[in-house]
Amino acid sequence: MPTPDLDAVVAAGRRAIADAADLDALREAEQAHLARRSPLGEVQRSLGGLDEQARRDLGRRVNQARTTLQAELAARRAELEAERDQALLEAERVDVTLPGRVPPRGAVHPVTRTTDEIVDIFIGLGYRVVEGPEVETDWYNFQALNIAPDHPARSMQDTLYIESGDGRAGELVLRTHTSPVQIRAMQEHGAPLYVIAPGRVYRSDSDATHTPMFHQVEGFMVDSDISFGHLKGVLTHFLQRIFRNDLAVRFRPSFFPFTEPSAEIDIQCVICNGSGKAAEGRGCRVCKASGWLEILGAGMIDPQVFKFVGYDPEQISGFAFGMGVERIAMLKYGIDDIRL
Ligand code: FA5
Repeated sequence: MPTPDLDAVVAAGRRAIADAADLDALREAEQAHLARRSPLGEVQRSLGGLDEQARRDLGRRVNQARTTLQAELAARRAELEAERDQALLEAERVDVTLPGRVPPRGAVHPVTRTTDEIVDIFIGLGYRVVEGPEVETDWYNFQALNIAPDHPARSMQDTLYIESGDGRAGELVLRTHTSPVQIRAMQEHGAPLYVIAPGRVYRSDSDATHTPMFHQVEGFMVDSDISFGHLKGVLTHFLQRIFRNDLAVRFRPSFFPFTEPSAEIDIQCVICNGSGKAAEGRGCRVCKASGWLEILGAGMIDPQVFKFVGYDPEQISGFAFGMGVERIAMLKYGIDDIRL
């Protein structure tokens, strides 16, 4: 095989180095044009067969060629490395002036918000907040509220009965209303006592307006000389504050075992403004065309309840009320199915 021409070898090497588009290509060019098995290596190996003068001349030219190619290689490598670093900087550039990613902000649940609004109004009237347990004894949930074990009112408040620690069944229940807090608060504190008691309650119920777990707010006022007039005044004020200043309110006779007399309190329907009519002459669906919505149960605390907690019914009188928070939240926020 003829020895390659040195000028051609250098020219090919310079072209390959100049044409290398990236560092990998440059490494390949180095292998091809500067390694022992490259054409340049071959020229170098051919030196052995030359006479001394020719060997010295060609040897010098080979060294020069190698130096030239190595210098060009280093220059091209520096260029390609700079390009690579620049591309990397571009790709990984961080704009520290960009606004951060803001996590979506949560919101207070309508039931919590409504509970807070209800409680705030009563705190403004001098009431204090008291809470009671959700797992309650049959005595507090029913018997002390004048609901004996065979009382028919129990059938409207079916719930989960829980086995107590000693294995006895039927003594603990998931409370069906917040009314047992009346008993606990009165046992703990003497009169006068103005209490508001929010909390979760449970019943065997489930439809568009009833859930198995829901929230009530209980309230009561015991003092000397409390009359039904106080009940009407406080609850009318409360309903007008929570809904609308000029809201119409009506009191209907009702029955609860732990109040006497008892009342259901209705408000003018906040959807049809009490007209009972919806669009196109149809009846309002929310108040079933009556113009009124039932919103609260209330009454004068039964003397029997005062006896259970050790108050003297001759000295002390009071009223109590209870309301469903979901019901009020649905009306305030226009939600038509409690399960939403
Ligand atoms: C009572 O629970 C009485 N403890 C209220 C009371 C307190 C009367 C103090 C007198 C003195 P009632 O069972 O009507 O009453 O329930 C009160 C409210 O709870 C209802 O008006 C309704 O808004 C709400 N409610 C009842 N059951 C459910 C349910 N399953 N899901 C959602 N809300 C309910």
